[in-house]
Amino acid sequence: MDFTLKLQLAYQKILQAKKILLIGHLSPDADALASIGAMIEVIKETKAEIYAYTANKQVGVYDFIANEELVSSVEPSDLRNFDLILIFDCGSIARTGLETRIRNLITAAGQGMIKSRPYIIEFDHHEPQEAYADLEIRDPHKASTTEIVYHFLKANGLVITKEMANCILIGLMTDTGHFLHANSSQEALAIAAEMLMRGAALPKIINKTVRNQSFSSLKVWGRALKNMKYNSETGFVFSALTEEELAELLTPEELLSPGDLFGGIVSFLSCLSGVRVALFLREENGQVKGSLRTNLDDVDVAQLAGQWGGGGHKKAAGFSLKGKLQATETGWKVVRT
Ligand SMILES: [Mn+2]
Repeated sequence: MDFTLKLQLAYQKILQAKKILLIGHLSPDADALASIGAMIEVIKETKAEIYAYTANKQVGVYDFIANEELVSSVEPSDLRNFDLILIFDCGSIARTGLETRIRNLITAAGQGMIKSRPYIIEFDHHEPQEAYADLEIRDPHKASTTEIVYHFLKANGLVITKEMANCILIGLMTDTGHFLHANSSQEALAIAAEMLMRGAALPKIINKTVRNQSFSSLKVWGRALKNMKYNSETGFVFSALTEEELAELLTPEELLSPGDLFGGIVSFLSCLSGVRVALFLREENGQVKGSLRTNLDDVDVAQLAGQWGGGGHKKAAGFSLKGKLQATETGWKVVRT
């Protein structure tokens, strides 16, 4: 089906629905919450009841996003109570945090054990993994899921309000690393400009996303920079933080849901002049988690991560290894515990 037709069908389904469940990915980022926020603005104009869910949402970090207060981390009641499920920015069914429940629902309906089930629509800009939704609105060339929501609004002739414009710009800015990453397309920038003309508040978004680091998270950055090592011959920069260091520097709440703190650190390491690959390692619950970044087109960090059982994108990838970090003369090694 043509992309525009899919977007129009999605709106038809919303207009027909009485009870809608909106889901963003677990430990939601600004793009997931802003996509939900903009869609709630649309649904408010209908008579439908809503429940919005993201597992493990950080409290107080994203309250500048419209309707964020309506997004709960309490699991929704029986999914059969809804007639429509909208899934945003999830990448895979596992990232909904409701994988088993959604799969059971689809299976039960498929086997005729229940009369009906909610219609499922996926809005996403990650690479395709598994087609489970009834309507999959996916485009990996889009910079953010909010960019897909923008096309949804346009395809259905809906007025883009100031609130929606803010949401769309928030997703575009944060998912492109504030227009630093390779996904900062001409189209993404053109939509960002349109959102400014529609009243989106750029300085406010910058203040809430870039200039909102906590004291303790900056301390973590400091320690990561102190521990940084660089091999100028291979262009490999890396750093690591042990569980003890993290526990010393972060509050218990921050330890539990660090948001994109570690992604930010490895991205910053990759800004070093001459660097080819940046790696950041940290200990978490008996595992060593690695984040990899590159800014070069001839390096594929997903392939590197694959060697340790991980994966991701060409320019940003990660892996987890069982064990803990042990300092060596030249860096760290992961030892089995
Ligand atoms: Mn996204």
